[in-house]
Amino acid sequence: MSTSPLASPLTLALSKGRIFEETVPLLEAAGVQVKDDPERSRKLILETTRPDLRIIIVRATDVPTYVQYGAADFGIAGRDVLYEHAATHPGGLYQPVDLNIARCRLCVAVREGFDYQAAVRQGARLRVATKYLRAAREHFAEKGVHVDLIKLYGSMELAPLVGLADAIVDLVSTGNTLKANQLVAVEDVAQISSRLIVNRAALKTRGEALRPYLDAFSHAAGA
Ligand code: PRT
Ligand code: MG
Repeated sequence: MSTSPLASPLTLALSKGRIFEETVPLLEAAGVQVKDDPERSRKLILETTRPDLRIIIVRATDVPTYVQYGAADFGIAGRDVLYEHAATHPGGLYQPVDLNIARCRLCVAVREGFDYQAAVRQGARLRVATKYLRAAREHFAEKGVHVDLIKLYGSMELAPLVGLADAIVDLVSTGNTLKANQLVAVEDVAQISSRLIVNRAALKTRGEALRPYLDAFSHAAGA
C-alpha cells in the first residue's frame, strides 16, 4: 500500500448546491479548503489544500454509485437518495454517520382543495408522481392506500397542476415551492438529512488515510 499522499489522493464525491455548501464547513473543520467553487468553475475534479484529498462533483443521485464502485472513496448523500439506491444495491455502502446537513422532509402533497384524507377513506386509487418510487411504494403500502406510481425525474410540483397525478411525494424544506404552486403537504413520509458514505474496500485498504476525515466530519457534525 502506498503511503505517499501524492500517489493517489482520496476522492470525496459531492453534489453541487446545498450538499457542497453545507459540506464546506465540515471540510474546514478537518483543516481542508476547496480550491475551486463548483458554482463558478466547470471543473468536475476539484483540488483541495490537502494533496491527499480531491473532490469530484456529480449529480446527487449519482454519489452512491461513484462510491459503491470505488470511483470515489467516500461521499455525502441524502437519505432520500440512499434509500432509492439501496433498492437496487442493498447493503453496498458503509454509512457510518448522519451529518445532519441538507435537512428536509419527504412528504405527500396535493393541490389545495383536494381532500386527500377523504379520498383515502373512500379507498380511491390515487395517481402519485414521484422520483422516490421505493419510499413512496412502501409508504402507501404501509398505510393501505392504493396508488399508481408515476416516475418523474424533477419538477414533481407540476404534476398535480396539469392533471398528471393526484398527489406527489417530494422533498420539502421551507415549503415555499409547494405554496407557490398551490399545493399542500398532507403527510410526512420521512425526515431527511445527509449521511457520510464510504466504499467498503477503501475502508479496509485506505482506512488509515480515511479515518481522520471521517472523524473530523463526525465531530464537526456533532455526530
Ligand atoms: O437539483 P438536481 O436535479 O441537480 O438534483 P437534486 O435535486 O437531487 O439535488 P439537490 O442538490 O437539489 O439536492 C441534494 C439533496 O439535498 C437531496 O437529495 C436532499 O437530501 C437534500 N435536500 C434538502 C433537498 C431539499 N432540502 C429540497 N428542498 N433536495 C431538494 N429540495 C427541493 C425539493 O425537491 C423541492 O423541489 O427543493 C424544493 C422544495 O424546497 P422548498 O424550500 O421550497 O420547500
Ligand atoms: Mg434539486
